[in-house]
Amino acid sequence: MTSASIAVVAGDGIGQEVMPAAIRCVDAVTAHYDVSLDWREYDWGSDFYRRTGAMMPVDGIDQLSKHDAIFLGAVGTPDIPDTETLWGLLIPIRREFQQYVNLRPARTLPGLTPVLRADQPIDMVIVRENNEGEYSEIGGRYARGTEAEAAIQEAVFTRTGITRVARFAADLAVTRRGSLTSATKSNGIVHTMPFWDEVVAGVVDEVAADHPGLTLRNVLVDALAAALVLRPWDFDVIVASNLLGDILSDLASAITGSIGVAPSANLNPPRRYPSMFEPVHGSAPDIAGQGIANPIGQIWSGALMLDHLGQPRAAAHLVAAFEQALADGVRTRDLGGTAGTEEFVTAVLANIDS
Ligand code: GGG
Repeated sequence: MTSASIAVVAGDGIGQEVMPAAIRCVDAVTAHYDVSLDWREYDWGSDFYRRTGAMMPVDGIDQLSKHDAIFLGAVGTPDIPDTETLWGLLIPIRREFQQYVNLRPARTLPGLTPVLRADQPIDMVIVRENNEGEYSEIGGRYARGTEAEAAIQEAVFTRTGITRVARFAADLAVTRRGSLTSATKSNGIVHTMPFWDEVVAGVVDEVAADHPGLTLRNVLVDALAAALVLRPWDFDVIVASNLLGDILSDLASAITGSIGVAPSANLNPPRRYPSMFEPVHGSAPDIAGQGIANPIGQIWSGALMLDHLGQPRAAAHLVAAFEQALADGVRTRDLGGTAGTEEFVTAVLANIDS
C-alpha cells in the first residue's frame, strides 16, 4: 500500500467548490488502487487574511514541508490586492520549495471543439519558469501622486534558473514529439531575453547530442501568440519565462475550450521539497458560490499529483473518467453545457466505478 500525506489549501472563491469536488474524485479512484491519501486541510487564503492580516501563518511553509504534496485551489479576491494574496501564499510556496517548473498541459478533450480552429487535435505542454524572471520584487514606486511618479521593476534571469527549466523542457520534448519551442522577445528586451535564448540553445545542444531528433525553434512571443491561435497543433513543448509562460498557458487552454479545464503542476525536480498541484484558473469571484464552476482543472491537477506520487494507472483512470463525462455531453457552462459542478462530479464518479 502506498500512502501519501497531502496538504490541501482550497483558498478563495471557486477554490472552495472545485477542491472538495476533486478530492471526492481522487478518493474514488484511489479506492481502486493500492494507494491511500491522507488529506490535511489548511484554511489559508483571503478569509484567513481578514482574520489575521496574513494569508498563512508565519510557519506556514514549515507546516507544508511535512507533506508529500500540496493540492491548491485558487487564490485572490477583489477586495484585497493581489500583492497581498498571491505574494502572501502562492508565490512564496513556489519559491520556498524551489518549484521552478510550472507544467501546464493543454490538449483537445473528447467532445470539445477548440474555440478557433477544429482542424486537428491540440496536444502541447507549456513549461513555465516558475521562480524568477519578470516575477521579481526588485523595484519600487517613486514620487507617488506627483507628476514625476515612476515605477521600476527589475526582471531577474539567472544561468542556473534558465538552465534547469530548459533542461526539464528539452528532456520532456524528447519523450514526446521532439519539438521544443522557446518563447522569446529578444528584439525588444535587449538584456534578459538574448541571455534566455543563449542559455536555452546551449542546453538544447547538449540534450540533442544524445537525442538528434530534438529540434528547437525560438519564436518571438507576439508571433507565437498568433501562431497558437492559427496553428496550435504545430506545438509540442513550449518553454517560456514566468510571465510569458503564464500568458501563453492561459491562451493555450482557452483555445482548447476553456481555461476551466487547465491543470498545472509546480514541480521541484529532483524532489527535495513537496510539489504543488493547482488549476491554472484563479478564484473567479464572478461565479463563486453558484455551484457552476468547472471542476476539471482541479480534477486533472489531482491526476497530475497521482502521477507524481508514482500512481500513473490511477492518474490515467481519473483522466479517462472526466473525459468520458465530456464525451457523454456532460459539460459546465464555460464549455457551452448546463451542468453544475455537482452534476459533473456525479458523472465522473459513476465513470470511475463503471
Ligand atoms: N489556481 C491558482 C490561482 O489562483 N492562480 C491565480 C493567479 O493569478 N496566479 C498567478 C500566477 O500563476 O502567476
